[in-house]
Amino acid sequence: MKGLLLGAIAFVLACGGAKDQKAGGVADNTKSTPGAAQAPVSGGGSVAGTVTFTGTAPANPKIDMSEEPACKSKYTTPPVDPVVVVHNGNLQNVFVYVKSGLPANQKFEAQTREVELDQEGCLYQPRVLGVMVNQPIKIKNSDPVLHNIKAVPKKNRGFNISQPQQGMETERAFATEETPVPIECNVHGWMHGDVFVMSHPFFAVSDENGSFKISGLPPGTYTIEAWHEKLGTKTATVTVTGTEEAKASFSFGT
Ligand SMILES: [Cu+2]
Repeated sequence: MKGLLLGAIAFVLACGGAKDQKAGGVADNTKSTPGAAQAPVSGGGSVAGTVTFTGTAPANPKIDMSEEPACKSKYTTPPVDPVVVVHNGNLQNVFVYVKSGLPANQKFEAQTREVELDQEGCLYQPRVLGVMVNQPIKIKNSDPVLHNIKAVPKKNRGFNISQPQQGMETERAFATEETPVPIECNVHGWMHGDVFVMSHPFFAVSDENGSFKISGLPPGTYTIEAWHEKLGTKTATVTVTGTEEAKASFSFGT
């Protein structure tokens, strides 16, 4: 009984550590929320590093939100589609994950923690999200306008959900690994997001400092892939031994 209780407390603590990172407001829509959705994995080693961008970042497309004043009013500067987000040479919204090297046929338990995909300021927050197979995704409309969320998978079952009112929430999950499932809005042609559906919990999304960390890895040599929606992919080979933090760095740009 005591062991069970301690286990329950440890579980609560572990979940409490998995705070949802929420960027403050959308006044600067280049600072969207990182989309690492997995709960922290304790024990094992980790792979951490930075994703950088060298050269001049391509200009992001301006968004004409004049027909959606409720969204437009959330921005202090003219809204842009945050495709390539670079701060001080560091690249945000890169999905970094273990592509190969895990023991063959090893199954990882599904995550039950619900992760949020919000629509705010007529953009997806976060823009890049990682979940495990069958992990619940809460799709939310924080705007007082109609959004229609359309998932366009190749392997999974798609969906098309209308959320006409602010505060509406719909839960969905994907049953099959897919990297990534594009998300679109039928109402606002500029809205775009990507949901990575993973069979294991070893992934992260680079934050506004370009930083990422993948935790809980068993010892081994892994191929790590860094994916960016416009700039493509980079890979690195990293060896994890014991519990230390192995480094991996990725550089995009010219
Ligand atoms: Cu929309």
